[in-house]
Amino acid sequence: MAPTDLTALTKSLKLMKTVLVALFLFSTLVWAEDHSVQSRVEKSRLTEKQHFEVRFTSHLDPIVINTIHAWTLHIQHRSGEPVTDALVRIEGGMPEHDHGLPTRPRITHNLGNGEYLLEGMKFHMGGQWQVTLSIQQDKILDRVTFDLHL
Ligand SMILES: [Cu+2]
Repeated sequence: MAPTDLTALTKSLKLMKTVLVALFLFSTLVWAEDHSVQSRVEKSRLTEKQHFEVRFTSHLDPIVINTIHAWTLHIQHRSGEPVTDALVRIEGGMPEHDHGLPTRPRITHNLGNGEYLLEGMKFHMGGQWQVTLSIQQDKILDRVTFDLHL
């Protein structure tokens, strides 16, 4: 092999290594971002009877224990049309510990466009939590449960 070939080969190997390292770092970053986002923004979830699609955004990011915070809920019909006149009741707790939420969170503002401000959220210990939203609109009553691991 001529020395120039060897130099070229070394160069391309170096380049390949750089590309691989960059790809690895990038995928790690994407993975980490994906997972951190999951804790505060739930992807749309269908209610049990499939009337509504619901997602929430926690104003506390990430959600930590013993801190009162708010969520914004987004409720829409399956057609994508926002549900602007829903009544929402919130229940939650730790199924493994058989206790509820330490506070009584409730919707304090209808923000319009299918968005609702939910205030008074608080989780007082680490572990598996469930938050159930009962949504009533007109004569439709449906519910959805979100699982959170804190
Ligand atoms: Cu508990």
